[in-house]
Amino acid sequence: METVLRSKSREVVIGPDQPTRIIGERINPTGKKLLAESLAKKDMSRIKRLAEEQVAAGAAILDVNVGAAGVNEVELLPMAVQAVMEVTDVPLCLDSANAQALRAALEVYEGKALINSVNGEEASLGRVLPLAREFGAAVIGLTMDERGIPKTAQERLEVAQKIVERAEAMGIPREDILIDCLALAVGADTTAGLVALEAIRLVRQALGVNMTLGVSNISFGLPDREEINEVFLAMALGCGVNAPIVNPAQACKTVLIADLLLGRDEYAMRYIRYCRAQKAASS
Ligand code: THG
Repeated sequence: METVLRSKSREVVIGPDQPTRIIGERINPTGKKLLAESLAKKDMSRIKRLAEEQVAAGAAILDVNVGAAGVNEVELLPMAVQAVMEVTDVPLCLDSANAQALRAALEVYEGKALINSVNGEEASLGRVLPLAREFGAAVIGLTMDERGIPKTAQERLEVAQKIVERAEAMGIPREDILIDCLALAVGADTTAGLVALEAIRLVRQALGVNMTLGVSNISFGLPDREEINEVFLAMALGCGVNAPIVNPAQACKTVLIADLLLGRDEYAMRYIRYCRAQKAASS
């Protein structure tokens, strides 16, 4: 089960026998006032810097989200995608709930993109899956539908199943679907972490698909968010997530250690190389 994404010059493979692929989350105006302001002015300099920093920190893929008050996503998402392609050559994850904005971004993107996202709602399936099909893109399926985000892992599996079936019926291969079992703020709902982890295990076992997760959502509203994110990331990787959406600067070492402990780093080569490079850079 391998999901292949492409930029103009690079190919990234997501799969159970591959190292964890980090999807960099930082091109997203949520909680970043300065980024939101520069986006409103169509100033792409901040986005370019965030792209370069995240690739240097170990991101294999970059999420591009421009959703903010006063922003026309149909115009800005393709502009942001162009700006990121000018400074990096990693595949992109096009993050919008607006199908028109997704189409506009897919039209300028060079390669095989990851669409973020479709969900189990009829309106979403009907608008987003045809885009994945038309552009030959991969797509993230969120385990939610008309009824909202299910409270139980079993119900989230059922939504994932529906998305996979509908995609396959349209000729989109299962390999091109990443399921996201949805991390919600654990400060607002005590069971948010547990239900997501259980759903990840169920989906992995029942559907065998590759999986992503917006890990940082888990810590919204709590102190010492980074530490919560790192612990939850390790747990999610242990349950089967193999392409998490995270801040690469914070997550990189956790990911290397998790891959080592999950048997994906022969002779600890990647871990040791990383530690040596860190040591050399700091001396
Ligand atoms: N699933 C999928 N896509 C997603 C999400 C998901 N895209 C958006 C989001 N959730 C994942 N991305 C982020 C990006 C930033 C933060 C959380 C999730 C975040 N930002 C800090 C804040 O808001 O305070 C700012 C931190 C910074 O300066 O970098 O927490 O679940 N498929």
